[in-house]
Amino acid sequence: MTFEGATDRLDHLKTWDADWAGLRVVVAGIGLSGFSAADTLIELGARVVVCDATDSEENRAKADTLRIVGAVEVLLGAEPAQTLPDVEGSAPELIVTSPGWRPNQPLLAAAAGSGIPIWGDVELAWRVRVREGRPTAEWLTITGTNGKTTTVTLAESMLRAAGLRAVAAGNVGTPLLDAIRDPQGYDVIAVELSSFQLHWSSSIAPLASVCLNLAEDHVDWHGSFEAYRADKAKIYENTQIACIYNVEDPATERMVEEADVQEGCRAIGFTTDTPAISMMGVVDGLLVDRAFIEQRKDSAAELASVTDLGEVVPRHLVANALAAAALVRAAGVPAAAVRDGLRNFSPSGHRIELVAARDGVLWINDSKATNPHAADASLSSFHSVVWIAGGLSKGVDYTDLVRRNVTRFKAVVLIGKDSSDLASALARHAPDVPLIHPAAGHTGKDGLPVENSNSDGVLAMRAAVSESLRIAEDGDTVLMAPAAASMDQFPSYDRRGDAFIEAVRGIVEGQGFTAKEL
Ligand code: UMA
Repeated sequence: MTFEGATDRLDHLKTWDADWAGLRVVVAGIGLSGFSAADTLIELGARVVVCDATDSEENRAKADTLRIVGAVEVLLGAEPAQTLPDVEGSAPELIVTSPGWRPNQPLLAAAAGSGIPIWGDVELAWRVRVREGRPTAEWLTITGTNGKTTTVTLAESMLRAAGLRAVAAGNVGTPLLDAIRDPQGYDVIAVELSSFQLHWSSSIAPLASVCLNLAEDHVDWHGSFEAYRADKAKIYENTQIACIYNVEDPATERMVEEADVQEGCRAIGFTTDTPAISMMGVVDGLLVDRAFIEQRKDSAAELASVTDLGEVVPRHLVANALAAAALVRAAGVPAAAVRDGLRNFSPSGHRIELVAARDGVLWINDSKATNPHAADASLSSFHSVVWIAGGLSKGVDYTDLVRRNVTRFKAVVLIGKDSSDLASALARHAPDVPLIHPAAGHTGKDGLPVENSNSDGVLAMRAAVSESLRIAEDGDTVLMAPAAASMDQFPSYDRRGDAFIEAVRGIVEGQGFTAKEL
């Protein structure tokens, strides 16, 4: 079969019940999305080879599980993941990649060079979502540099409050194909999409879509900010009812203007200020809808009170709530369910989370601030800050972040294996702010360099907290909002947040560590 023939065949694969049998597919990655893609393809009767660069015990166990489910070849190790394998002796007709794989990764580059189509697991999920005998879920899609997980979870909460069977899936953690294959099915899926997932998607036609905001992130994966922006903008393509944009971030409105949407689709704004017509916004502490009501020309409908979100509500959380409200209102959710959904919502951890208040100093964990935009939102909530920051910078520029917040910094304490990008931005634009790097040259208790990256991170965090305790005074906030990813020292941002919490409890609240732990 020529690749052209293969592409023709793929054009017809648009439902679960289409003819997937025998399709030769290489699945790149056996993580969350790769495992679920391989499992789905086996169930569909495709012939599958899975490749993953990590030959770990966990991945070998996953490979065994897949082999029990059906005929599949799993190739683990750095070498097999570099070359495009045959599937049962012939070239593959399709690659389904995990989002973490970069487009220039050799296996993917070889496939692209040979004209073999590459989909992400999200594209596959869209193609198989229609299945005889099961309800077909509508998709509400969400992207943005920051706030995606909060918004998708808020939308899920509102949909459920309206009595719908709904789930949050995608980048939030539940692979979309798992949601699609749920035996009972869903009425609506609130879909969080990363720029990586959007890069490998082309057919999705959501009921409503939103890009919450746009700032520099993941430049290393995409190659440039322009390429990152172009992938984010794909969220709006083919939208059916409402493209929702952030009035306070004109880049998102421009994306809507440029999008190719379905006939009759409307542009709906959200603002934390008074809304104009076709917007959601805030009036006298109330979240209001001037978009999905008939009388929108001269009135607005009350949805909820800002205080339904909690006692202290940061501005960006109000924005996320309005975006979620717009998405679910597009799906016909009544105003009362928006309010109930907000009241039932409990934010997940590691986001502007108060860990301790001692001697007039607040200790705040915002490990989720993995890029400058998120750290900026966090810093802007406080006045005199001892800022714990640094980590894997992902190629972003820290100049604006440092310039905007220079007057807030009492001191900056660095974590991260190599935070030189941030350090040099601070040296240039905040030369008078004390800069402390306690972990530089840190060695283990036996005097040898600490090599295990995980324990290295934990120790670096304890050192950073000790230094912050020395500097912070009554009225200050110690804010761990690193503006960088965690993977250089921790398995995830949650574990980085856990390390901070543990260090604050041990050092600041005096629960103590044994000599061995320090
Ligand atoms: N791998 C290779 N070669 C590579 C890259 C990865 O073999 O070049 C292998 C790894 O050994 C591993 C697997 O691929 O076994 C991991 O694949 P992955 O990194 O794509 O991760 P998944 O486990 O499939 O999880 C992905 C998302 N991860 C990323 O986009 C990096 C998860 O988002 C998502 O929850 C999950 O799919 C389900 O949809 C996480 C994330 O960090 C939370 N997202 C980024 C973010 O939010 O900023 C984009």
